[in-house]
Amino acid sequence: MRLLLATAAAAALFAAPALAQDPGHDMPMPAQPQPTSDMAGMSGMRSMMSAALGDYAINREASGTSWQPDASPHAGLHLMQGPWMVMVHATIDGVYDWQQGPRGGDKAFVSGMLMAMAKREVGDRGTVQLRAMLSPEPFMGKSGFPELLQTGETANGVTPLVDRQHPHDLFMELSGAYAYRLARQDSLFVYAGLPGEPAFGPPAFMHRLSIMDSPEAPITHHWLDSTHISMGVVTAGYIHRNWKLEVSRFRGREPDQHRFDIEAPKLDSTAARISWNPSANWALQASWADQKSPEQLEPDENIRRWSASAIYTVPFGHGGYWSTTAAWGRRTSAHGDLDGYALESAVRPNLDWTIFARAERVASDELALPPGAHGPAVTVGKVSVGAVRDFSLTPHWSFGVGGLYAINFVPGALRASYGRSEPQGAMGFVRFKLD
Ligand SMILES: [Cu+2]
Repeated sequence: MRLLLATAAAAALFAAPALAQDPGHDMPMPAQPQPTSDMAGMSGMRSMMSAALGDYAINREASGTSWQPDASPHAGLHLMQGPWMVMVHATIDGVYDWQQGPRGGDKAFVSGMLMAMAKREVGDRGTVQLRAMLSPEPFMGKSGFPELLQTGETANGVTPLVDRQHPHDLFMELSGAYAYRLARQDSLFVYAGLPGEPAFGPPAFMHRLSIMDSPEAPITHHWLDSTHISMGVVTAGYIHRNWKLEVSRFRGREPDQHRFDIEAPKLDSTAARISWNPSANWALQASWADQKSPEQLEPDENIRRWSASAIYTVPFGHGGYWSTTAAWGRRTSAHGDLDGYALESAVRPNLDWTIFARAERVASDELALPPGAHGPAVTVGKVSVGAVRDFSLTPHWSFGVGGLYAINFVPGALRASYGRSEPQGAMGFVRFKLD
């Protein structure tokens, strides 16, 4: 309850003017924004600027400055407040987690996010967007939650996390962006966040339609999208039709064990990404990053990263979709190259049910004992499958009950420490969703 109150209070703070003055008035999503009449000589330019950064449907914009397919459904509570359009989404999961064997464990915790966004036009050619994203996860404590084969970051500042997922920071994103239209389908933008998400990888996992309903974190998180909370990000980009080219400077160090605070920004690392949406159903990207000193416990180590991903989404029925992501990420450090692959897919045949699955394969050098020490690289795998049934409470709130089952594949060298070659995991969860 304390959690819900804290999150609600934070949301209210951010979206206070709109929510307080106009509580029940939600707008249907403007798939095409309202045409304006003051655009003589630039006919249609403004009317097409429905997204924050460029001339395309708002559905394309995912976490940070990343893209997903235009065919992605766009939900959320929408409010108009003067020139501002405000959108609010929230998901709060109460999870019971069980992971088998001597390196497993069990835990009940709360995860999820609350996101508020405000967007307005500035002058004839500009758009400003502000975004805040909050997480209840710091309340789960510094040990995070058990998840076999997961590695990355430290949750207590002393030991690296192995077989556990770190909690995300209370402030996952506080960002602003400004886009300027050069011509009807060309725009330039700048984005700054503290914290924010630099131009690397696919959208962060909690925003990928293909797996966002799962309360698990991918074991490829630190190969694909772990930079999603970076304490200090500045990105500049150019968008031409369905192409986007962007470069970021950001703080390479991952968030520390104090998950309630905002850390001092620094722009010591670089990322670059090219994105292409060849049709409404596809979003492709390739990206590179030079990340300085990501790990608090290994400050002398820098990593070079690569990623490529493809997302395919088809809507069908009433509010239904099928969405699939295939992604690859590489980490290169003094210890060598390590590759991670993820294939994930979710089907929502209607508003009641969502079925999701993910398969991953990771080469990791942090799973040998003692935990976190760089040992020989081993290849591990994981497959998980789950479903959630949602029950509508009000037009925007729903309550859901879900579960997932996971099977992990560990090689012979690790079998003894995991107690078996295919240790299992399961999660049961309930959730409240605002969209
Ligand atoms: Cu994360």
